[in-house]
Amino acid sequence: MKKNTLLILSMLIGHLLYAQKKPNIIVIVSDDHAFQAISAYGNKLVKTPNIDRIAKEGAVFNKAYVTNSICGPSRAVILTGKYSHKNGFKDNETSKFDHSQDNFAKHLQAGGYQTAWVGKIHLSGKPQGFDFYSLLPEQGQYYNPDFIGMDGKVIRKEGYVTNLIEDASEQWLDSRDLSKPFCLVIGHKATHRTWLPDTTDMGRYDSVKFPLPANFYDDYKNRAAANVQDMTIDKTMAMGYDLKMLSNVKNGDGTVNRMNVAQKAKFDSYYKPIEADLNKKKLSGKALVEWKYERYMRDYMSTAASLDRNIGRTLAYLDKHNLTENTIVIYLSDQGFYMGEHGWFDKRFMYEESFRTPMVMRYPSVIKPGTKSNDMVMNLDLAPTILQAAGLTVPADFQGESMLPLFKDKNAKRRDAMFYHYYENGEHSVSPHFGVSTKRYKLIRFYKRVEGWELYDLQKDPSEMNNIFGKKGYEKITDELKAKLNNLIAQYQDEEAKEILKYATH
Ligand code: SGN
Ligand code: CA
Repeated sequence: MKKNTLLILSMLIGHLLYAQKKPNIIVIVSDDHAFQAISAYGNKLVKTPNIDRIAKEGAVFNKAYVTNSICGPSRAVILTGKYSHKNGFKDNETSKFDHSQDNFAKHLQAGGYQTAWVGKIHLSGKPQGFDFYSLLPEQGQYYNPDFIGMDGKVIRKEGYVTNLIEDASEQWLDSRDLSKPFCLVIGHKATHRTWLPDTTDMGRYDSVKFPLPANFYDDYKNRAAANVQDMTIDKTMAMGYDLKMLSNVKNGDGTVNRMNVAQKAKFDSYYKPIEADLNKKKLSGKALVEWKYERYMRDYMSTAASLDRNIGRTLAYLDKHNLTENTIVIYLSDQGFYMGEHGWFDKRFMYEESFRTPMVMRYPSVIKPGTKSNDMVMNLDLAPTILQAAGLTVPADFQGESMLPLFKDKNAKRRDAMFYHYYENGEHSVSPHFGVSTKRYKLIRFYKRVEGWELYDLQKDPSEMNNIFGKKGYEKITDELKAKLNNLIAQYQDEEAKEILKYATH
């Protein structure tokens, strides 16, 4: 009897200890990786088995969005759990991130976690809240990239960036204090422009013919901001810089110039015959644009192959070290990207392809394998999700909502509309704008470069080709959306948007 009681007691204590064991957290943030380029999101022409594995063993978010579709600002939102106007980092071109402000890593550290960020962060200065970091300066380079360490020293590492970031991540995991839970952010450069694949992946998609999106030849009718952008595959995408047809590019290209002899030889042996063939064809007009599109897709998907493979290495590391059960893995991009929709590459717009981001999450004790979520979640929600998972208090001024209740209660109350605000008014000429989106409708206010409203019915017009603002029959929904927009602006305290709306009469 006594023996049995002891046994039961020790089992109970063991169970309690296990239940209280804080989960480890790995957040993998890629750059410009479109959901349209992921097999878990339905693309049958590409293979992303490791991102798919996270989705299969956890959840895929079909309605994950960002608050400001651009690199540094998105990472600032992920870190702080606050909109750009609150964390101060509104755009890549003029903002400076204040690292002394609150962020989720500082709370984890104080709560007994070991924390690290490896790879791209795109917020210059010294990150705070991390026990370790090794970062790409700014955009970083694909080949033989520089890394900045905590001592501020820059070292150049030989190899391909996506592999090197995974190597450094695993080195940190190997050297960590095993008695503490950890949180590691792996920030990838891939699949950012100029979509330069690892030498082993060059040509990986050459047998695939990617079909043109139905709205590739968009005429931008009734959409003034779409009409003035500078991000078309036709006009903006460069034959040399972007598509690596380098014979006529003086002094070569910055990224390619970093390659060592063996890498450059492989690069030349792949791209030079393509250029020779192109020169023979003498393409022009539609034939040339479509050739550019095809090259873009092949380079982009080949660059993503290394990204997915290295995500697989992270998962294999967790398996090998018996960490899979108690580690949350979240994969997302800093925003979405255009894969030829509207004739574009790049992002920035509140239209679906760039507003939305791929996001998958595995958390074995909480998320049922194969979960498909259609709830509207945002990059803003990551910080509160992470803190809640770690059993820590979410500060009242964090503006996101933890995603964990979604997995525990189907009827958990969730936002019914999302607020978006994009500020940058430079490269690619996308007009600043903000707006509100529900699952069915989207209302956007453009300002500065272009003034005006746009309204879309996402059910009838998922490609957002038909701006119905001001059209008969939409008065009621427009009023409702304007009210929602005003409410969200008040809730998130976006004074600038509030001010703009005062004068937004047409
Ligand atoms: C660079 C790119 C742009 C891209 C921005 C922002 N030009 O400036 O095409 O939109 O980054 O991207 S490049 O010539 O330098 O490649 S972000 O991912 O950092 O937001
Ligand atoms: Ca980006």
